[in-house]
Amino acid sequence: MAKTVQPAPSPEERAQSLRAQLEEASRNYHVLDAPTITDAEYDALLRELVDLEAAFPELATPDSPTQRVGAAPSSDFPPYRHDVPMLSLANAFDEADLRAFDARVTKLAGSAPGYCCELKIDGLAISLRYERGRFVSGGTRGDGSVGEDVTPNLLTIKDVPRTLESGAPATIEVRGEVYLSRSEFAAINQARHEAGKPLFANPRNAAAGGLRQKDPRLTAERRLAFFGYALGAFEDGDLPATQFDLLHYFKRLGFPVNPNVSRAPGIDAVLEYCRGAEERRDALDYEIDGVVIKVDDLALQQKLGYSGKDPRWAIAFKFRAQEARTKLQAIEVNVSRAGKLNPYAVLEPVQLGGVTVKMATLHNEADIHRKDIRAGDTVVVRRAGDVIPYVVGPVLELRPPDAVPYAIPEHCPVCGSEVDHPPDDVFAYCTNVRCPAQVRERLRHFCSRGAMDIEGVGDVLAGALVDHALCRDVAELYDLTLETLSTLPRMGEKSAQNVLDAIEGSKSRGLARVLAALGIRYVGGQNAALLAGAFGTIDAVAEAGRDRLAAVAGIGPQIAESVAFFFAQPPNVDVVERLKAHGLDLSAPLDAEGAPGPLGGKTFVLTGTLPSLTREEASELILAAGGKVTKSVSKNTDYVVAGDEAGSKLAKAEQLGLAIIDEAALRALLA
Ligand code: 0OW
Repeated sequence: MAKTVQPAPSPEERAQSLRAQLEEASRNYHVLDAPTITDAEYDALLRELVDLEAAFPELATPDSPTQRVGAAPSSDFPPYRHDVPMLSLANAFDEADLRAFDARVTKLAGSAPGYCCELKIDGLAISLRYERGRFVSGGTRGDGSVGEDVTPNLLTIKDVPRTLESGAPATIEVRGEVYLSRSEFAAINQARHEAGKPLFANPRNAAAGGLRQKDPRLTAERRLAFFGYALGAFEDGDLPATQFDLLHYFKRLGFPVNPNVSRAPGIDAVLEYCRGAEERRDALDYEIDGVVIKVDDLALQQKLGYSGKDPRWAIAFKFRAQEARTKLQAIEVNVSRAGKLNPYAVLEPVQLGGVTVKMATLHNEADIHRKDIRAGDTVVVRRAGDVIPYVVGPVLELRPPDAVPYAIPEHCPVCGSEVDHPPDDVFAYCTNVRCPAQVRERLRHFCSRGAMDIEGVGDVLAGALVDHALCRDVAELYDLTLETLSTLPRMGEKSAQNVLDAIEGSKSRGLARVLAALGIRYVGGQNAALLAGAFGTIDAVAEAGRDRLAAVAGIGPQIAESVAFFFAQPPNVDVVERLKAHGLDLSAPLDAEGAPGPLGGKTFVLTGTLPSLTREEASELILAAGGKVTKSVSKNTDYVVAGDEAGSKLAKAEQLGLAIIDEAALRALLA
């Protein structure tokens, strides 16, 4: 059916729609501290409305968001009036915008001014008032004229001086940004995760939420910080002549001032500062979303004045957004060459930092659960610098009702084999040696020096063997012939014969090298040698089972689990059988103490009189089978063998809930 095409909205309709979206976003941001769109989206909508009102001046109603800053303060706190309005800034998004700003200012000033460049701290703007050198009150920016009185909360911020250094003027208001450092933000989110609370999406939200707590003690928990950067009301004092000197004056009075402030003699130096700031952005322990450029001469600032809500003498150069919101359509998994299952987010394509982002990393299942990310969520995606985009977290208020917690697949999405998900490992693995996603890496590893040491088969040839379907697993190396190998591009008959000779020569490497070559997780050269020496043949290793493997000195439960799991996969057993059929030497001399018997790793206590075995005979049998016998019962005892008139040991075993067996059951274990 033909799609009905909506007629393009009239400028009036478009302006109304933009206004409604901006009002809604502004209220969510300023009053509810629960922004529903990113700054970049807000700025884009505002910019479109500014352009529309410039083209159709009759649309610029007095209450348009382009004429106002911030939002009306919420009712939670007493109102805080700013006699000197707290203003916001016009935005510049690129070099052309900055040069246009410079041209405007130069025209108005009569000559090209010098500038002061400051990092644009991504927090929330507040005003601090001091009388006779003592802190008296403070408030949020609000709509620029009336904010919220958060004095008690500001007193909990150690960066906010209670009293000023000597020489302070009778009255002074210092404006600045309250922010949360990245490290503090991470610590708070970790604590919230452990307390089962939803995570904050970014430091600014956490700072805003912290500052606007009804209970100042909750504010104090967030360890907020502050940088001062502008002057409000002022009485009876000697003011410096420039913004740069004003910042140093604030510092002398006792206010933290961001150290990355620079004088720029002209717009070219401003551009240089902006480029440097954007490059260094991710190395800072606090978030910045741009640079604030101010005419340095304070008298000239006064002369230039304001246009509507913005000072003509300042502008914010906004960096490309590092975060955006989009729909998480699905969580898929790719299988790395090492068999690791890596979940990733399939996103509704979104513009971020100048590129279109369609996928983002999710690290691992534990991280997905920690952030509680679910398919269907609207998520915040972050692309910092050239780092792969990753999902910061869900926007919980937009979660669909049917969104379910994520679970890593139980079968490899590439080959279908059962997935090994060790309880103490954040990752899950496909251990199938024939898994197409892994064959190339497994082949390369198998042939590497520490494994079968097959000269000539490195990453390139391994890749070619897989890409030309000559090898689907390591055993098929031994099926290669001069004829098949010579079909590879750039493989002459001589080099083909050399490779075949090297493959043939690898058959005598022995069990330890083969075990190391199979790519069993946690089994490198050393553990392979322990297993080979303990069991002597590959069948004995494959059939030993988790407990007897773990009983080998130096082989812990985690390695035992991985080895047992590996040999439980049919494709792996098949590969080992074909290696045998090719005549590889899969044996090794037994270590002195030999393999642990069927009771390997188990501890026994004998109590009472057994029907046919003396205590010594029973102990001998248990020791010969790799078990241990101790005198006293404890929680480390695996079995209590009880005969007639068993005494207090039996009672303790029952109290500890241990396994209690008789002589017949012991004989069954020994079989
Ligand atoms: N966020 C900042 C910052 C800054 C004021 C003075 C007159 C208009 C803006 O780091 N370094 N300097 C100023 O100067 N403003 C800043 O932030 C503004 C405050 C309100 C909106 C922006 O966040």
